Amino acid sequence: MKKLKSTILACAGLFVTASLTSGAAAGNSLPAPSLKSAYKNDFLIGVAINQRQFTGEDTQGAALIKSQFNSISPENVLKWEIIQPRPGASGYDFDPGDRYVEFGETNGMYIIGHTLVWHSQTPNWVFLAEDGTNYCDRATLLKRMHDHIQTVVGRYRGRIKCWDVVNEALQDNGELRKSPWLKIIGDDYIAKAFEYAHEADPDAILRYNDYSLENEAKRRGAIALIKKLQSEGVPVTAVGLQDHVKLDWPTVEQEDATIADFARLGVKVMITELDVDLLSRSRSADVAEMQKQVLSNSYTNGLPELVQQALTKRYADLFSVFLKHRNDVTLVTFWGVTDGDSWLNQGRMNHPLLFDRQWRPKPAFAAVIQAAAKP
Ligand code: 9MR
Repeated sequence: MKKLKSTILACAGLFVTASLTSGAAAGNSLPAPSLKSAYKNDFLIGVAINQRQFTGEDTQGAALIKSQFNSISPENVLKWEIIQPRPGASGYDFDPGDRYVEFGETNGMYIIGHTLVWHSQTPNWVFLAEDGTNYCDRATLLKRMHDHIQTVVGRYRGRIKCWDVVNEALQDNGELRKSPWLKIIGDDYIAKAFEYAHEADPDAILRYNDYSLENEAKRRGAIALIKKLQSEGVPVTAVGLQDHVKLDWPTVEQEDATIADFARLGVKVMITELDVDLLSRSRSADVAEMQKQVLSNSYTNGLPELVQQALTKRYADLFSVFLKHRNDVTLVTFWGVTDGDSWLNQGRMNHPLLFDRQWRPKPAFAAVIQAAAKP
């Protein structure tokens, strides 16, 4: 097995170099070898996809997804505001979710559900009493949560293998976020959400998912939360580290320690929303200088060479850490296919992913493939 892997990976290096130097667009010639084949003995490689991709409207994006990834996450279509915009049994719109799941099944992918209980992208009616102005009571909100989870998780039972049950419940200081969920139900809303999800699909992997868990205070809060849930017998079986990272945060040491800390709790660790933001404010002078270059160059010449190199190294470093923990890390998911798809653009041109706006692999793609080949 090991020999086979190294042979495949040795070939891999050649193909990557060839496809990168030829500069071929992904739509014409897909980069080979794929990310999923390079990491097939380590972990799944996932990607968050949007509606244009899974309906086939974005044909180049769809082709790239099929060729490179063996797991998908729904960037938006399974969020509460989209799947149940209105109250009650008649308030659901399953069409986009159904098509997302069908896309994953047709292509033999590991399908993720994202997300059940979150403070964002949840319609106001969920939290309001009949009068439409005051919060509803605990029993009402628990019933709405139960109905939603039963309906959504139940509909895709056995097909969606892993759910983000609770998303971003912690503040940066590690305390529970003062969301309507917390204010109306109390601390046990998290346990209830996991119990309801388990009831709806006893075989699904159930994830707690959050960002910035590499930071000390928030990590401590998350560890305490998982331990408490475990001591109460709550079925939390995985932790998602979102990993919306920057060039200079977190350090590889922080990433390494964070994965180790959660693995020690006996849960699966998954990297769930990976991207590298080249533009958000940074404290390091070098990175600030690169950000200036990106901003001044990006509309004309794309990514300046120095920044391209920094991004490439950043991805290589991150994947070496993930590989070090290959016994505990079961999935690494990118939050978007190409730079053009990324939520990080927000009116500016960002370059956070492995594929550029023409669906072409960037040097960071080759670096990620090459990281897999290292013993
Ligand atoms: O990528 C998603 C973007 O299209 C939405 O507008 C945004 C709205 O909140 O959510 C983005 O995805 C988020 C994910 O669901 C949870 N973690 C943070 C992600 C980036 O904001």
